[in-house]
Amino acid sequence: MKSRFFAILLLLLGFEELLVNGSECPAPPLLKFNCDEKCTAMLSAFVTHSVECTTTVEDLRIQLNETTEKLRTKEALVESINKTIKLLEHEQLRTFSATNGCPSGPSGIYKTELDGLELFEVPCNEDGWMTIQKRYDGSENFDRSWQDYKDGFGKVTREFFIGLEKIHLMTKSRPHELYIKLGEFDRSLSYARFDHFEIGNETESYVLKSIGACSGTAGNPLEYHLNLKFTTFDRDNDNFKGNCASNEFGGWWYGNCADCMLNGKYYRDGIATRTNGIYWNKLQSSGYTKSLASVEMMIKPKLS
Ligand SMILES: [Ca+2]
Repeated sequence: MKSRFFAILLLLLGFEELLVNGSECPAPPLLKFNCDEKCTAMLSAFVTHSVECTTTVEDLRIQLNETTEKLRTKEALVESINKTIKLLEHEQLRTFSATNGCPSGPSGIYKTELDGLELFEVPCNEDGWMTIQKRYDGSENFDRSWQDYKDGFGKVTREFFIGLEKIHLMTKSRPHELYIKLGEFDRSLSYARFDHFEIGNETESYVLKSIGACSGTAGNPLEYHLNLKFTTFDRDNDNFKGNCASNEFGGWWYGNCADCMLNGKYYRDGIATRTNGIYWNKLQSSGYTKSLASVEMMIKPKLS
């Protein structure tokens, strides 16, 4: 009887192949017997129960599939949340207080906060220098207004000027060094390093307050500009009868006008039409028509 019931159960559960094809489990012999009323009732009850069981198993299978699907969705959600957490942690790591200088770490673009200004991006290198001005291909126009020089302009991943207000806030908060890299079209590089760089506030016309002692290979034409105010084409603070910024195509700490000027017009062949390119007097030719190929101005807090 048990074998027959088992066979029926297999049939009901949809495992007919085990009866037909299963070599290890041959179909049970069909037993001939007389089934009385009680037996028929039991058999009927068993069949009914088996059908109910099959239905229940099918329901459970559907529920299992649904639960598995929900689990997969939740796993995907957890994975997505973990990615977001990692990104936020990464972002947090790459955000620093500007007055503390760039963090020690890999070079790249970092976010920084400064005296209530909105977070802004700056390039930092692995030696802790923050780039505040960069030229190398002439993709950015540096012949800009007072407001642009105050706020900054350009793209931090390419050519840009960080802005006078930010430079003022950083350099007044603690002593900073200034490092200037100068590249010529013959691929030669020079540098000048100043051990105490500071500029005044807007009321003081962002005057070049201090540069400190100079070292490096490029000489010190910036000395001429000490205590000079910043001038743009729309804000004349220079000592020249005209406007130096208008003549030289960029804002700078002009006197009568300049011994070096790193915000001039970019000449892709390195030859300026007159004194309006990117120049640094020690690297100049007579006539000041030689324009530099690349410039990078960087600062970092001075180690006490
Ligand atoms: Ca003037």
